[in-house]
Amino acid sequence: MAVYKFEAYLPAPVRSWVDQKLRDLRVILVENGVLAPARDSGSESKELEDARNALRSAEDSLRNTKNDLNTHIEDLSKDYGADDIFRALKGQCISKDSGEYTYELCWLDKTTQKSKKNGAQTVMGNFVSMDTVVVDDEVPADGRGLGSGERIALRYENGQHCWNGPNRSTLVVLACAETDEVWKITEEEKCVYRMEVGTPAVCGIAERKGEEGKDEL
Ligand code: MAN
Repeated sequence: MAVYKFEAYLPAPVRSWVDQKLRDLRVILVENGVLAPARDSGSESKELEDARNALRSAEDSLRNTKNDLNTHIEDLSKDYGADDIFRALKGQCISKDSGEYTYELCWLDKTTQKSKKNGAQTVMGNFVSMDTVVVDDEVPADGRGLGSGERIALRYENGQHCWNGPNRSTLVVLACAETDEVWKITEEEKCVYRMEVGTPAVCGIAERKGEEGKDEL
């Protein structure tokens, strides 16, 4: 311990006290990763390497779990409608061919129209809110219609700008059905679209009033 030579000038009890303190300090520095531990050989032991790898993968897994948790917390703060009826539809899309386009509805996300000729896609609105609208339609024989009464509707706005018109928007009106299905698409005014859609998500909700247009399921 050449560096500790000054100790030689100290009285014996003080010398051993200082010596002990320096040893303690070295231990603390090694424990905190400031000093490399004294080693017999130049390479790390297999056990230490394994332990280091195990620690690293435990840290990775903790980080992933924390990220997942944050995703779930964020998701819980989103509005999925009364009783969370649209939660199950999150991330799903349904589509229908109509005229020269294939129309697509991505629940709580956006509506699009895709040209059958060149595949060009136009966003017809991004989801903004849930609403209710009153409808009064005949239900066709195949049951694919809104009927009459109050219906849940989803508003999609601020889609691609329409030449000489507004930004495209879509009102999606929902009625109870056994499967998720786009029934009908109309362009009410230039670049203002309406989709009529069947989904089990709204069965038993907002359809109790004016049920006369529909047969009992
Ligand atoms: C595209 C489509 C139509 C729309 C016109 C308006 O052709 O988005 O639905 O009416 O643009 O220019």
